[in-house]
This record gives sequence, C-alpha cells and structure tokens, in this order.
Amino acid sequence: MSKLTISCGDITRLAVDAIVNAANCSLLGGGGVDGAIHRAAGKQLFEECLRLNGCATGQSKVTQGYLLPAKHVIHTVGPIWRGGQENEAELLASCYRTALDIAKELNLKTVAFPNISTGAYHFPKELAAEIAVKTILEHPFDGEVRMCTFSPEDQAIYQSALNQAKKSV
Ligand code: AR6
Repeated sequence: MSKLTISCGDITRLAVDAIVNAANCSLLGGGGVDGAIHRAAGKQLFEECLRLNGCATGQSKVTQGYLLPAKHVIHTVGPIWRGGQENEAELLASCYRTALDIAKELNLKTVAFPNISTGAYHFPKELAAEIAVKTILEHPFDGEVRMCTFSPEDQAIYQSALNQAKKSV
C-alpha cells in the first residue's frame, strides 16, 4: 500500500520525482493545471510532447520536467464527465493506475497528482476523490503519493475521502 497524503497548493512548485498533468488527448497543452505546467516547464516540454503523438483517455505518458522543480511530468488524460454511463469511473481509475505504473517502472519514489478531471472535465468532485483515493491505496506502488489540491475546499473533499477509506480498511 502506498503512503498517501493530501495537500493544497500549486503543483508546479513541488520538488518531487514526478508531477502528474491532467492533460487532454493531444498532449499539447490547454488551460487549468495543464496550462500552468506547460508555462512553468517551458518550451522544451511542448517540444517533447509533440513527439509523443497524443494519448488515449485513461492512459499516461511521461516526459522530463525541464524548468520545473519536478524531475518528470506524467501526462494522463482524464475522462470528460458525460453523466456517468460512459465508463468515466473506470477511465479515471485507469489514469491513476497507469501514472503509478510509469512511476514504478522508472523507480520514482515521490509522485504528486492534481484532482484529475474535476475542473474543465466536470467530474463530480466527491466521486472523483473517492475513486482517486481508493485506486491509489489499492495500487502496488512503493513510494509516496501526494494529492495536490488547488483550494482548501478541494483539500477537505480529498481528506475526507482518505479518512473514509482508512476507516473501511
Ligand atoms: N496546481 C494544482 N492544481 C491545479 C492547478 C495547479 N497549478 N491549476 C488548476 N488546478 P483542470 P481537467 C486544479 O481543468 O478537469 C485542460 O485545458 C483545478 O482546480 O486543470 O482534468 C486540459 O488541457 C482542478 O481541481 O483539468 C484538458 O483539456 C484540477 O486541477 C482539460 O483542461 C483539474 O482541473 C482537462 O480537464
């Protein structure tokens, strides 16, 4: 079981082995946390992303971190919420699993995630938090995982999901 903590702040400031980007299928940048990561990492990140040929929803691909304090960026593509009948829950869980698989493969020990799909992609926050926490806790990854929320309100949602999950262990 991995060690999971919840914090609040700007993920682009974290000096961890990898931060995860809530990207889109093009991997060529966008708004939200994706835009912030590309701005902070610089042009070379965009150039490496260009060579990746996009990424499917629920899957992840890795690049270097360039000007970021993080060594790597693991780009994952969350599902767009369309009401819950289009495999959104499984695709979101797959984002966390595939990102952690990459971290494991590269022997990375500290990974920070944003709240994937809960911004522009409108995944309901409580459900997203429950899926994120459960998937991270159940996935075999021998390192530290941090959920980096962007507001105290979101931090409370993810912390409460973590407390719930710990109770049911
Ligand atoms: N650090 C941590 N979290 C952040 C930061 C930051 N600097 N900035 C925003 N967030 P979103 P999505 C939070 O919309 O829903 C992009 O255009 C934000 O408050 O970034 O997966 C992509 O290119 C929210 O809780 O990602 C895609 O097209 C969370 O990050 C699309 O948006 C996710 O919000 C992906 O949408």
